Amino acid sequence: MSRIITIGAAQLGPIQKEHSREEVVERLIHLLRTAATASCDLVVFPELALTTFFPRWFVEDISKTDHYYETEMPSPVTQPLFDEAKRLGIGFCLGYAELTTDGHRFNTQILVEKDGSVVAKYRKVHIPGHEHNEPNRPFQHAERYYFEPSMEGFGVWKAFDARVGMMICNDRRWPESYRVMGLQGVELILCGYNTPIHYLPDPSQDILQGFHNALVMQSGAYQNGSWVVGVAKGGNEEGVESLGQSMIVAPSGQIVAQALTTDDELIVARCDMDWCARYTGTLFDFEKYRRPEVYGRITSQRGVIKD
Ligand code: CDT
Repeated sequence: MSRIITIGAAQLGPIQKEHSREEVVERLIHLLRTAATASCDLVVFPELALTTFFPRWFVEDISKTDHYYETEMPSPVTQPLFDEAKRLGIGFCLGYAELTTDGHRFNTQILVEKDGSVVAKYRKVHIPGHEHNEPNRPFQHAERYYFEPSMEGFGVWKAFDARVGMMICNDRRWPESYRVMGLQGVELILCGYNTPIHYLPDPSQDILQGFHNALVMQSGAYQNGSWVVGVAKGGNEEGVESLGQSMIVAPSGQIVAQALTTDDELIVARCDMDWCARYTGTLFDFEKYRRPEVYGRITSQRGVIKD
């Protein structure tokens, strides 16, 4: 018998600064209900799905941005999303900014089962951008100011009758993210993202954003024999154009569903977890073919060392 999970990738259009949490949660619930009509088991929302992408502004006193962070999950404002998902019998994955009781700030994603129980919390490992104000930029990407990197790494959890892992946005560009999960037998990787089209350090990459997005997720899926669900918050948010192109990628590396707009849009695919074994049991039989004895540099060094 095959293990099919019907997955909805719930892309969001922009969330502007003046949009309230309540309005955003209503949009998420609308997407959940659309997913229910498509018989989804699991809906994946983007990175920082409750607010605008606030690291585009630099604020000297970080506590002035506390309102962008969640101090509890669920909270009174997000509880209706949890309640509706449970009522519909749909699990979900949600990205948000987290402020812990002891003052740590993380870029976080949680996985919730169909019965409403929280399966796991993942905190972003690879934090891109810069930590100081760069006033000459048209917009900031100060994630390294607003979030600390997780020391917990990449877990894989049993949920939805599958082995599920999570990563967030920039994590998808690093092969190590997928491989650490691949070594735990991952079958389904869930990834929310906010990717500005304009990349100031090298604008020649702007027209390649869509290509690079697909390139990394398709190769990560194929090389680890895993499904990958990448979900954007796209469109023009506070004057910054961000990539859409949410996609569901099979363990073969093929895209089986892709968003056509940069707005709120649900794409759906029936994902057979047993497809993974065709890759992990053949070409990518890690136990048989990997050579960790010559991969030492991967964990012993960070940057390039030229002899
Ligand atoms: N949110 C996020 O991680 N965005 C990055 C932008 C990189 S440019 C600073 C990404 O990898 O898409």
